[in-house]
Amino acid sequence: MSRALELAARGPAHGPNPRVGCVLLAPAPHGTGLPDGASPDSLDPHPRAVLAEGYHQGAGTPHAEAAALADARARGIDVTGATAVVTLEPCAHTGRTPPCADALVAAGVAEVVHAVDDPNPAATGGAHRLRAAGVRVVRGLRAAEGEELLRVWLTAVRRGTPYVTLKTATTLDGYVAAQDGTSRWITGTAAREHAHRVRAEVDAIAVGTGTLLADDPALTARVRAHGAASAEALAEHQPLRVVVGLRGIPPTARVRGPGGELLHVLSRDVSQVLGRLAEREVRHVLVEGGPTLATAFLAAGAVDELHAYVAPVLLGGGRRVVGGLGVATIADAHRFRTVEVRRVGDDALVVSRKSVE
Ligand code: AOF
Ligand code: ZN
Repeated sequence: MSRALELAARGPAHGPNPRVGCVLLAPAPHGTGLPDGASPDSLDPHPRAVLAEGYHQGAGTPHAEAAALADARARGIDVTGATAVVTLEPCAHTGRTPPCADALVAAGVAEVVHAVDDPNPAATGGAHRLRAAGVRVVRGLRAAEGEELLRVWLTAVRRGTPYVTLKTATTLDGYVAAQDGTSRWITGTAAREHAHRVRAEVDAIAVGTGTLLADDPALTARVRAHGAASAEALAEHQPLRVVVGLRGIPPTARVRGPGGELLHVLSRDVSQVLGRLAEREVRHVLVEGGPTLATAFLAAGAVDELHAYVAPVLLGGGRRVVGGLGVATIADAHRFRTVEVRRVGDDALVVSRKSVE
């Protein structure tokens, strides 16, 4: 399963599909004799040869199981009686590709061990279908690691709305702009480069019309061009550009330039915005501001993760990062759980997640 998790992580972080890895192991020399539904703790402790492996490279390409079976076929390896170790329960549906449960049965696999059950209502039922065909199924092996790897996708699919990451870039005293509205640049180059790498891993970036009109952001994921110190190039994956609000987008706005598709959501209602994104199979949206949109998402309890870039800069006044959240007393404070603190150039990045589900 360690190897399967490693393989899974090679898949793209963005896109509608999960990152999944699969390893096919040689049959146990004398059979594991594991009862169907056995606990992961009772797995055969003897090392077994890896016959083949595969991982999912994104929507429309073969699933991890299909990739591993293809790998075995390409190398002329017989997988009869093999054990398939997969990070996610094999699917039972015909989506963009055929059902993996059937492919594993057809190939003669005797046993399937998976980390996480598939919550996707369209695809679920693989374990049941495998058992019906006489394949032993063991679920929940290294489930915590599987859950962590698939955190964004699982949250989005279980809930039916995208995982929301709110990005802020502030001074130490919590301002995003000075009194006169100037804001370039509070955080440094390293923090901005980091933020661009995050953009390249999400499905959508959202800003309000206020920020669009004030800052004219391009909302693209950019990387430093090869060999050039200052030149920038568009990253391979460009997230959907989402503008939220009732005001129009000027014809000359940079957001209309080269980059991801542009979606204007003519509403300030957070659940409507998330609904529109869910329809487009967006699993991860990065909310980049400004204060009005950030406040709306926080007030709605819709923020799953915070990326707070904090610069060692003080303004003593100006535009606050968020407005009123209706918090009158400390017991009502919005609290998050910090999972990472990192130095990025001269700035700090604090990554926190929602503390209660
Ligand atoms: C993947 N890769 O390796 C596995 C998946 O419509 P499709 O064919 O793209 O199927 C996507 C669903 O299949 C996905 O949401 C998940 O429930 C299931 N398993 N998906 O993209 C894989 N094993
Ligand atoms: Zn599948």
